[in-house]
Amino acid sequence: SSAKIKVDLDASTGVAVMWMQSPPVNSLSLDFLTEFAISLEKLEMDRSCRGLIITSTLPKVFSAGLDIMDMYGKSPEHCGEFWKAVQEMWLKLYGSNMVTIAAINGSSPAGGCLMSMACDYRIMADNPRYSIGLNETKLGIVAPFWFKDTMVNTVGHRTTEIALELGLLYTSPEALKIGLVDQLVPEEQVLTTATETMTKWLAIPDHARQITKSMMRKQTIDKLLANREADTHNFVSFITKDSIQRSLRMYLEMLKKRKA
Ligand code: CO8
Repeated sequence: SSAKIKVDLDASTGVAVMWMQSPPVNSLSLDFLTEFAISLEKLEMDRSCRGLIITSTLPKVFSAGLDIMDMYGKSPEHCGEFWKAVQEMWLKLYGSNMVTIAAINGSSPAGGCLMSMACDYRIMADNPRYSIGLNETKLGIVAPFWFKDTMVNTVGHRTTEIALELGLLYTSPEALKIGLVDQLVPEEQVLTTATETMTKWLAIPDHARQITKSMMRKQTIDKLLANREADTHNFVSFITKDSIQRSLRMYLEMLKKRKA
């Protein structure tokens, strides 16, 4: 099938594993994000599902972040629709009632980092070749306020300030050191560790944990909800600028050259 996401729900434990399986790099395209939102919504409504682990079927890559091809040479209408899907992904995941764990078994730049940070807990493969971070400025673009807020909530203000201005990508040991991920394990143990960790989190009564999670995250979520239209408008007018389109083209060319 052409599904970009596969979900395995274990009825005995109430834990779902969401496999991102969109080669070559699990980029978050409009199609991917639409499928993601539908899958997440289904699990959220399913009272038998209490925990979600997100991981990748691809070697070396968790997610390459937003699909640049959805932002390059596209109409304002397309960009607007795309951006609403990005917002929806984050709103649903950051506000999920389920326990969410990112099993980061490869690189996770930009939107991939955002998706990871939106989870409750992050376990990453202990491999210095894998990196994670919000590298937007390196593409000549600016991480929106709610990307920034999510990172501040994860690693604090000063670390975020440096990370965002320089567009830093952290190797997995560096990411552990600044608290961008919570735990490193050998690659082949990422999923089993996520499953074990999930058991610990699910031992806490759901309602107490959910109210606490909401207490920690609600303000950040409400800020986007109150500014959603303006945020979409900002994105569209920014991304469709000639100068920004040029930056994206140069970045795409760099990606291709690096490969050769
Ligand atoms: N979107 C689209 N295509 C991509 C992307 C992407 N994000 N990433 C990689 N690709 C393409 C490559 O161009 C390449 O295409 P082709 O085969 O045609 O040459 C193919 O995928 C495979 O890529 P690589 O050969 O580079 O694969 P590697 O396994 O060597 O590396 C990496 C994987 C590490 C993920 C690497 O591809 C990479 O670093 N990608 C770029 C990641 C990135 O910088 N993403 C940023 C996206 S922007 C974002 O998420 C937030 C934007 C916020 C918007 C704010 C605006 C206001």
